[in-house]
Amino acid sequence: MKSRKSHFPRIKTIAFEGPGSTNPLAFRHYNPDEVIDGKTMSAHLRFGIAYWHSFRGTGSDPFGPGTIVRPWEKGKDPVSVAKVRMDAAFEFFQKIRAPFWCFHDRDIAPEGRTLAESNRHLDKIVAHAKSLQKATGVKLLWGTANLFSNPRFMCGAATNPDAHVFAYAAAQVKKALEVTKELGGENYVFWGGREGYETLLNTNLKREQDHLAAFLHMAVAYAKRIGFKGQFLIEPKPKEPTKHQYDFDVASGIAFLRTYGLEKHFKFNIETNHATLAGHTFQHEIEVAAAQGLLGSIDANSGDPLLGWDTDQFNTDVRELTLAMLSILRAGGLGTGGFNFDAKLRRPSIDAEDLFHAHIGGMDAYALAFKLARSILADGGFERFVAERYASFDSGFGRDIETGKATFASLEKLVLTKLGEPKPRSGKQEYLENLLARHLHG
Ligand code: XLS
Ligand code: NI
Ligand code: NI
Repeated sequence: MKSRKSHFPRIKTIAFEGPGSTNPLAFRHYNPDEVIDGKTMSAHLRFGIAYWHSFRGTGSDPFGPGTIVRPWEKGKDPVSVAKVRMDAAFEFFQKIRAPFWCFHDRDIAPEGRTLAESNRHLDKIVAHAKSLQKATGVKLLWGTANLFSNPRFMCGAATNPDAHVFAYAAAQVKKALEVTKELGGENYVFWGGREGYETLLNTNLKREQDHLAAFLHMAVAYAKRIGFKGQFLIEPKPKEPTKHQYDFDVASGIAFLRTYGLEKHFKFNIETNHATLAGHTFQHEIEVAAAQGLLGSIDANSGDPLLGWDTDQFNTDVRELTLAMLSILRAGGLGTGGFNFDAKLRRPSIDAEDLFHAHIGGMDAYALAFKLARSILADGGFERFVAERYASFDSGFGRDIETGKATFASLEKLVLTKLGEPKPRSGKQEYLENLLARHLHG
């Protein structure tokens, strides 16, 4: 990397300066090299940078074009521009000290006139990415295919009413799996970008869901065939772009996977803003996935409580992240997953420096949440309270209920002859909220 021209000449590698630092270009909580429980913070948190937002996002919105102009976005040949853009991206990954990155096929390489041409472009860029990964040590957290931008996918990809479009999407994912494998991707994500419907007047819901399942089974078979060992992840989202998406939330995703015999092959990539769009908290979605051993990875971002769409903002809400981190740590962590910043700059944030501020804020918030969650777990107050709250199931007839020995008849007999009326016990929510506040704010 040293020999290449710098794309962020005024910004040095971000250093950890500790909580007292006032330097806006330093970490205050994320100390990538700090060893905790025999592992560096970088290895615990496995931060990833989303190529689409940070290197393809221009700030455009439905009311106007892009506002963000990057100096490397110039030149006539789109493949050459894509290579220079990628040099800039890897310089950023290194300077922000993120160990991973994530991409869609069409983010990194321009789409050609035919699928064959698109694949040729992708091959050239993937070769470049491979050499940059080698030179910098930055690894691929996950790859995915963009099956939602091109007009051919306007009515969905795997759930399109036209088998021709299904076939095209299959061919595209086949290639995306190959390149993700080539780059050593640790996971592969399926986000059903337009896998849903606008109106049931023109939709056969059952057939579309069957087709989506067939598509995912083909992906499982192909991964096996090429020896791709990465974890498959489903990323639920309730709406946007379609009015109703099939993988609405984690619970409906679990039902879908089980219905079609796919549950052994997938885990969940949970995105904060998708959780809130579904009417859940971020922590709720993590708990639902973890309860079934299906917690895979996180798309780290945030919505705006006043807006009903996917605003993809950087999350600096330490309380929300600490609660999420508690559930993640209790579940034993994310395994091959990580925290991918699926988040973008606001439209008026046009400086290259803003990209650094945004990620520093997100990384610091997660790092602080990680530390707070660890100290909350070490203190054990919540664990003791909850264990005690369910203690009646640890022995006697409670244990019989959990082990399947109790019946309606045996329990009726107990209540009539021995137990009588249950004694109400406080849930102590306010006490627990104060306990949390003490951990968060002292
Ligand atoms: C969109 C999704 C998307 C996926 C990858 O809302 O978050 O960015 O993460 O296709
Ligand atoms: Ni996402
Ligand atoms: Ni999203």
